[in-house]
Amino acid sequence: MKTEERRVIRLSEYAPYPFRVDSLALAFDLDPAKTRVQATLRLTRTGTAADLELDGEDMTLVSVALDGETLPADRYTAGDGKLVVRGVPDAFTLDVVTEFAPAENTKLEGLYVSDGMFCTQCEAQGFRRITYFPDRPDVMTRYTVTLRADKAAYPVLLSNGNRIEQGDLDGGRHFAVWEDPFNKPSYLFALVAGDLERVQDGFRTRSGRDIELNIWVEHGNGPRCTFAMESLKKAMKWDEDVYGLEYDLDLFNVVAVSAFNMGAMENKSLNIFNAKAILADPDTATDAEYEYVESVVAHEYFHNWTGNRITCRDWFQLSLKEGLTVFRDQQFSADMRSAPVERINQVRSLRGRQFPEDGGPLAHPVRPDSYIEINNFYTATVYDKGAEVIRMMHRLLGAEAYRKGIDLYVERHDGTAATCDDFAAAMADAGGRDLSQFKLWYSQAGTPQLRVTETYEDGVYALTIRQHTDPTPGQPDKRPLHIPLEVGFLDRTGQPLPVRLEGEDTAADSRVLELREAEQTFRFTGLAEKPVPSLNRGFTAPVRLVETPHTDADRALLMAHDPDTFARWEAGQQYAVDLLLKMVAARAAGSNEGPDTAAFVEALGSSAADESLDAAFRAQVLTLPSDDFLAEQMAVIDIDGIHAAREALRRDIARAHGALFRRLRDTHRAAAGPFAPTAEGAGHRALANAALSYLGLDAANAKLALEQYRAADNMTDAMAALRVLNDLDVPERAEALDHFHDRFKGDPLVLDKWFSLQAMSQRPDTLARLKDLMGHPAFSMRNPNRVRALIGVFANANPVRFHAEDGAGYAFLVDRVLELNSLNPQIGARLLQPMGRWRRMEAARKALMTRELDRVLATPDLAPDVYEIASKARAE
Ligand code: B3K
Ligand code: ZN
Repeated sequence: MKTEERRVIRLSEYAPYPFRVDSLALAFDLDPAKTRVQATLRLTRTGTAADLELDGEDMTLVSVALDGETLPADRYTAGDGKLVVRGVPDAFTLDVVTEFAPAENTKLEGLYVSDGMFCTQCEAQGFRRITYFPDRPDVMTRYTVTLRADKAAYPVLLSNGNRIEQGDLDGGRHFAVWEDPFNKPSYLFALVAGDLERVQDGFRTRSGRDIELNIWVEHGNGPRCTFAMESLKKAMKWDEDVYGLEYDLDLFNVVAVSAFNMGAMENKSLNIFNAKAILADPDTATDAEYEYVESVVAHEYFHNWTGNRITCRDWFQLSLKEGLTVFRDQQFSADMRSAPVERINQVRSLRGRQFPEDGGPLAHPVRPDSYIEINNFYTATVYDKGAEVIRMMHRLLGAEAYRKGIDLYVERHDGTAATCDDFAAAMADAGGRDLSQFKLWYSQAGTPQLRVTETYEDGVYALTIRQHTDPTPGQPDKRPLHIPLEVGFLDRTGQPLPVRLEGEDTAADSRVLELREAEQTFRFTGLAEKPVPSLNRGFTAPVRLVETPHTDADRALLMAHDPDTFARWEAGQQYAVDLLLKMVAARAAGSNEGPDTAAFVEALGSSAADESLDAAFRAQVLTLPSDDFLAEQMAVIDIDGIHAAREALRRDIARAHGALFRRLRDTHRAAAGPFAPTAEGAGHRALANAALSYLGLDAANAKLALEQYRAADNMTDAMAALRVLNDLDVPERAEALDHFHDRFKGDPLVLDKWFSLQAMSQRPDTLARLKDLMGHPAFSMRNPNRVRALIGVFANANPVRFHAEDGAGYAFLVDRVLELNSLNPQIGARLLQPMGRWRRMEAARKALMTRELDRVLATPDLAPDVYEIASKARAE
């Protein structure tokens, strides 16, 4: 099929639904092979439509009754994703009975079975796989849900809101009735039925209400929920303290499931989580995973206000809830942990995932204006760039006015479905600021590039800043954005200099410049010498500084002295990028004369050795920019060259600082002490393990890594040791990996790490090994965590092997995508994304990659998810 034949949904075509749903009663007879759902909708006409149209997919329609009368077949049509009931009255009741088999639902959308339990995933459009309904977020109603199931197999029956009734039925079955007092859109509906262990706790709100908190997991996993429960309570308290938002029901349930398409889902009062985002204990979770659990638990909880109480009018507004909620979870993590280190991690991920998306064929605005499959738009752009947009507003308004803006937003829109414009209007009104140009960040795709030049004459220092955004698909011409850019000045000895704009009386240590034009000059006075500028401190704007006046010496100075911790890290990264790109160019030219790395290596060592700095920060300094980020800077990506240069620089660093790294590893391992999942302990482990990763470049240190693996009292240290061994050709590698497998073969989440390690390995036999691993008894294409662990990691975190010259990596990936096309197209479409990078590859890889994309497009019966990504990725 061609694009034109696929249904493209457009923002410009938004129209309100012509009926109001006054209430919805759902009754489920749960059975894995044949579940029956009776839906009773009370409807009132609010528009002019004569017919009623409801969404529905992949179900058997058993019956339709209007005001109690079963409708004859000529009054309605069911097919093509819709049920149309002709000539309905102004107000009426509709009863719809549907049937389907949850056990056969491999898409994991709607109602499905995971490890013997029933669960649901309705965002974005899964509810239409349960019953016929206006499955769009602006149709909100009150739900009453009756669940009936076998009591022995499914003793726990949960849905949204409060349980108002329960009891036994004939034939060993039982029932529960749940009522949600809040209006909600269908995507927030959820049910769970299973045999689960409950971890119970409570939270007293600031107004003195006691909330019952439950986390439900597979039997035996209770002890692994302690950290998630603590995180939930911290998040509840934080949202009261910082946003003034209190939980609104008496009960909050969280359920962990093993087969889940993403991290977690914020269903009203019944959050459903991928087990990976809940379970954590020292033996099985790394520090990064603990932090992930903390932030996902908080994120889903925060959605209760930003997403559920105020939801999205249509799916184009997805960032209204996601960008805002990501920003909120980032603020939360910054308050729980080290703020600069959190910011560094966010920027790394923005550069690693969002910038490539924004610069490639799948680029789209934070508020997209069209889609074929909405599931393809749960992207780094909507989430992470969306969060940057909120962060910039926070910056432009200041914390106080931002909070007033939030209050106003809640006051205006609570209980309704809103738009990104509504949010910006509340911010503009509360802050007394004109955000009309700023709002271009919502509609214009692409990462702005800034070019900064300087002059210094007669005591006046001037910065000229040009902004430019490259064309993106469908947007050939870009306008200048309103960009907040924080700058500060240092003198040659590293002391701060005052920042005073010409014509102003006040000087400050730093200043947020507001760019609005394609080119602007800012003049500063009161400087007795030309300062070294520190630009985009704290990463105030998600832009690329493609030209700055910095010399290597300036970068070394900023690394050592910038009072903004983030900017110190950033100076080191920019310095490394410059050097690495020169190394790649030298290698490509066949020259043995690369740039001189000594000064950089020296500066890096000084930061790493500086005991006055946070250990977690020093670990970040030691981590060079990723292969992907370097690739972003090249017109034609030199996969092998980048990798070789990065490895060579790592070796230079390791050679120069061997003694330092041995000392850092020993002292910070000791400083970490017995394992506790604290930010401080994690910082010590991160620094010790960063040092180990340099030591491990020398195969002679394989023994050291193996010792660490054996002695580790926690998964962080064990994994750090395994990562070192993983790339080495030493007997210790197999010894450790086999031991790991035997120890954890009964634990699916840990086994995923074992799969991932092998998918990440730089060894030449990696792809062959992956093909073997697909036959491993624990591997299944039906479990998204396993698919991501093996195939996702290979395609996204192993550039050298994935982009192997013979194209075998591409063919392997596309074979898996085609399998997933029918099994779970949402996951298949995700996996396909790295193939969009072909444009910037050299001719041979270009040909191999486009051939594979053509193979996808030539496949009959492509799911819309896969079709949309393949066709956009392939477009010339
Ligand atoms: N809102 C969900 C994501 C749903 C994805 C649907 N394909 C999780 C979150 O962002 O909190
Ligand atoms: Zn979210």
